[in-house]
Amino acid sequence: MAHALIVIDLQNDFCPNGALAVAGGDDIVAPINALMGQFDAVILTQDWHPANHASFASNHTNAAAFDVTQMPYGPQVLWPDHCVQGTKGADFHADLHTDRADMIIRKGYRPQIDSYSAFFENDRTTPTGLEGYLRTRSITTLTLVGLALDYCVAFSAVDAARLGFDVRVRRDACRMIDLDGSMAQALAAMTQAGVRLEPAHG
Ligand code: VGL
Ligand code: ZN
Repeated sequence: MAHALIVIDLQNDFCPNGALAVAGGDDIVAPINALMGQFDAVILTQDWHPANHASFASNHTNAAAFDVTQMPYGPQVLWPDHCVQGTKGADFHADLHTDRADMIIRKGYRPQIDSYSAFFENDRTTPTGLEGYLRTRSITTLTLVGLALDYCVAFSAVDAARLGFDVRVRRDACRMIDLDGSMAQALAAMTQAGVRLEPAHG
């Protein structure tokens, strides 16, 4: 019975001055570093898109960033180009203690499908392989932190709970994008899936 810390997408493009900046994204780096020593395993996720990724508004005609489009797998927000493989924006925040990570899992590398969740791509069925990694290491409990609370953190938390993991989200160590009710929807989905939000009130 091991407990892992999963740090979601703490990358330059989601921090202030990044291509898809999340307000206060860099405020959580030091608190997350401080948490790492309390867990049996530390896992980092890395959003890792090719330049021709279908989630980028720039790859669609007559589309603007934050529009919603219909993909074969359902609705998809179109984002500004971000976390392009091999760019500075895709690197982890320079102060994040990446040396402490046992495992780094990349996602969103297939041109035609986005992957918010660390477990399944946005068709909700193509696995990333993280579940197998956790199970073979006897990890049963997960604490999630990182960016963004209303997208990649929430999708990862819901999928993990559905897979039967005991899932907690430290929302003081997360920051949100906050598009049109995205936070309310994410909180409802996490609560319904049985994710424990910590601190309970906040
Ligand atoms: C994310 C939008 C697009 C995230 C990633 O990490 O929450 N959001 N790609
Ligand atoms: Zn992305």
